Amino acid sequence: MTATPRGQRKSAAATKLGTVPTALLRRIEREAGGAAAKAAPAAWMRAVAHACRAELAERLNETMQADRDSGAKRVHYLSMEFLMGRALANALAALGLDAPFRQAAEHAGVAAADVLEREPDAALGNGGLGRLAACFLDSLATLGVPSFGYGLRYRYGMFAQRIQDGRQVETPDDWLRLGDAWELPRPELRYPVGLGGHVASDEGLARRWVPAQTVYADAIDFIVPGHDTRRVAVLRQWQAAPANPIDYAAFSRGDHLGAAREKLEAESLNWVLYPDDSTQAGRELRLKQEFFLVSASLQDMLARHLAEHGTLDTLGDKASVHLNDTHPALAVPELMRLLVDEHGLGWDAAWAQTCKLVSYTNHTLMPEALETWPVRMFEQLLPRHLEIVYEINSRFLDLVRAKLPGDEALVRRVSLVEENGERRIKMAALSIVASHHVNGVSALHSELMVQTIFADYARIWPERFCNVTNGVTPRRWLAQANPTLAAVLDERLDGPAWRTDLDRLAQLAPLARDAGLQAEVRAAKRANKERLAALVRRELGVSIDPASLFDVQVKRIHEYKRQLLNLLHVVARYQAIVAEPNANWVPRTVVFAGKAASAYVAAKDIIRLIHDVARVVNSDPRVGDRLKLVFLPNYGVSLAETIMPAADLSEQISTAGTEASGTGNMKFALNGALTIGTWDGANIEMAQAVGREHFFIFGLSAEQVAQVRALGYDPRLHYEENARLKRVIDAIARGDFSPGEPERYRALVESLLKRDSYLLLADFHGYVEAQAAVDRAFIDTAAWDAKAILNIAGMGSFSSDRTIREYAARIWNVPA
Ligand code: 26V
Repeated sequence: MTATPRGQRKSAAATKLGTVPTALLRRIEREAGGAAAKAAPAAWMRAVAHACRAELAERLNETMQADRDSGAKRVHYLSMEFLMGRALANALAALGLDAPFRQAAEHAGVAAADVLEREPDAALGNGGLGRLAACFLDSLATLGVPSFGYGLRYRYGMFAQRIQDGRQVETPDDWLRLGDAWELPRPELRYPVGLGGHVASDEGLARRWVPAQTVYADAIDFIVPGHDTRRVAVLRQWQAAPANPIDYAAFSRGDHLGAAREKLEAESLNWVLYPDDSTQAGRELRLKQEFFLVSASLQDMLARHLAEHGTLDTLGDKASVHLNDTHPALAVPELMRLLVDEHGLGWDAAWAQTCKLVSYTNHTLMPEALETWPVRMFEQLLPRHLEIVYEINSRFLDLVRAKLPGDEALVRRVSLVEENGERRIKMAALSIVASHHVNGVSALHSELMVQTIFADYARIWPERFCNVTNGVTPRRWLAQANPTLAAVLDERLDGPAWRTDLDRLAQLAPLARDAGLQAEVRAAKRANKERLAALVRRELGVSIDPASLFDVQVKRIHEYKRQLLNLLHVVARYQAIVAEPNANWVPRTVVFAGKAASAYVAAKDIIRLIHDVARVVNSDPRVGDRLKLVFLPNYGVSLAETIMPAADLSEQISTAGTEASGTGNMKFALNGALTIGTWDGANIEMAQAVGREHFFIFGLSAEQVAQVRALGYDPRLHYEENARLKRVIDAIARGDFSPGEPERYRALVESLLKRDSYLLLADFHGYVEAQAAVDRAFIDTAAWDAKAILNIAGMGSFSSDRTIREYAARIWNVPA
């Protein structure tokens, strides 16, 4: 032991470090209360996170100071979901601390990977929409766009999925149990949020909301580092607190539960992320959550603007409010209420500011996912907001009558109030009416959006609708998830600059047939496949061959995404192998992962069928290594980071016209997988960027899907005509995969043969042919590698940096 300048004693490990940066080690020793070498990986994780947070907090102060000084316009990105995943590896990379951390860990004899894996995923989102918001924060920080992400601090995030007897079981995701090492509480930022009550008029006839109940919203910041910059972005998450944590009257009566009621009610706002991206759950708590998010965020924005500018007249020039889908659409009436009722603006001035501020992204065409709220519930919870919505509606309908006279049917259709059956408020309509821009998330989706669900609004305001194709952050989805391939790129692209300038990937295209590059890319893929094979063995006890073709579909389980079509092909292949075991089979490993919404019975049946088929296929000695089927439980961001770099084939097989964009498709291609996919969402733009000949496209187009449906689709015709398809469906219907319960898939089979809402049977033949083309391509290793390289090379424009630049230039009007 040696004495430090401060007279403290250094541990042996720290002493040995010599020139290795020791601040990290000292911190770990301080926090873990002893030698770094003896500290548990979880203690390391927290201590390293705290070290990063301290540096990030400094950068946050700098960023905010700079934006105040320059009077910058801020973007306020409102989202009910931010699917952040883990933060540590990203923070270390952004802060340039990755190498020091690894060295320190090595010196202490601690495995760096173990430390990183101790961090729980922040799974505060369901799927694509939430992960997109997280990628956007990364790009906002990296591009230095003055911005705030606003969300809720859910106590329990996306449920954890366990598989019991082949069935999904949901368990709470207790991600905050260890305390979030990243949080930066902001006790000075607290806003009151009302709920319920009534509306009163004062003598001047001004209307004012008198809420029955008030909760406080406390800000907790999560700092998002930028890469290659000291700038950061911030995700501000709201935590509800009761105005009166204890009701003393109830308490002294001995009614302890009653005494805690207000506290419990307030805290219920942060209780859980709604685990449903398929149907509108229609629950009152969800409406409260949405209002809570919106009210706190807007109050925070107004307070900042007033502190900086002293007037609300310039609000629309200095702020932008973006709605990530309609979940934060209450921002429209709440902003109007704050401006008119609280800050005394006239209606017209307030509406002008609101329309200057708000923009909205639609993320789905599925009609059942469009949010509406019963007027009755709305009125009980937000009586003043309902009045404001009615006023917005009445002025809007006047405008429609003036613009397109004589079409009362149109007026009824576009009204913000749905009048058929129980009266409901249409949140998409409310969002469109207040937005200066409404965008879809891929070229096809944006086109269909104005041709179908929003056709009437596009007639009224054609110039309002536009497209901004999604993107993903290459920092997480390539540099962090795939360090082996990243090292190849660093070598071939003259250094690490591609991380913030993804267009540089195009320089790989001329090298696609270079045998040296092919070997490097293949070796990286092989290493990632071995890593995944090890995980599969650990998790499932199944051994899969890294030399086989890894065919992967990972995403939320949903009928429109057609995991079942994939499975029909697996069964067809299984039957063909058994019939002809000595044919020249290209060995395949089919990998699934994904969660089903807890109430979505059909999706849960698909998970069960995957498990039933897997049991039969994997244990059939006639099949051997020719075919393996695995389902990895508890899909999430971190699991995706391991799975995607290991894929040879990416399954993007939604019924054309149903997948708004997809972003998994981009992550796979960026990591050198080829895509088998339909002409849907962003697949189209990806295929165009890469070259159709390097994509496996099959199936009906969106236009053909619409035609088939219009003509009256009969799935039975395909079943009768296609012997291979018939054998597959008959096997499932007979109970070949559920011998103990032959009727298990009766509903599933019946739904396929009677309705087949997503046209699986119509696309089956094309899909199987495309899969045969995949086999043929895979055995020509050099040709496959060239395609993989061309796919990577074509992904430059699918960086979320490009996406955010487009939002900044075309929608938010801020520099980026
Ligand atoms: C709806 C609801 C309804 C109430 C309960 C909670 C909840 C959560 C989410 C949703 C809508 C989800 C829409 C969505 O995730 N869309 C996906 O967005 C991705 C990013 O734009 C896109 O790539 C996917 O294609 C699209 O499905």
